[in-house]
Amino acid sequence: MADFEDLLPVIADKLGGEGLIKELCNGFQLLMDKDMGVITLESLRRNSALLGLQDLREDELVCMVREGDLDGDGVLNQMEFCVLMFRLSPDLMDESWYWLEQTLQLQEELGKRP
Ligand SMILES: [Ca+2]
Repeated sequence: MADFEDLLPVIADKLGGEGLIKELCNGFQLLMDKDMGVITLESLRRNSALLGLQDLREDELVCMVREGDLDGDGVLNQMEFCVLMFRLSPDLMDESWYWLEQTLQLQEELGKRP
């Protein structure tokens, strides 16, 4: 799984941390099988290029689904996908929490204004 670890910071750099969590959800939408509403190995293979992941090998895709599948049904739902993305990049998780906090604080401050 080591190959994935550098991936999210790259995406985060492109997006800015602020949009990252939203983008994770968007990423799920892009990668999922539209009919099933979950990410399957097939949908991952078909759609990974949309996220710039076209360089991932077949065994890496298989590994990704296997690692992320928490309930053992062989596919990734949205929660499993987000958990997987965060697990793959602990550093990013810290950063995302930072951004999340910043965003929440900002909203709070804006809310206080008359
Ligand atoms: Ca699952």
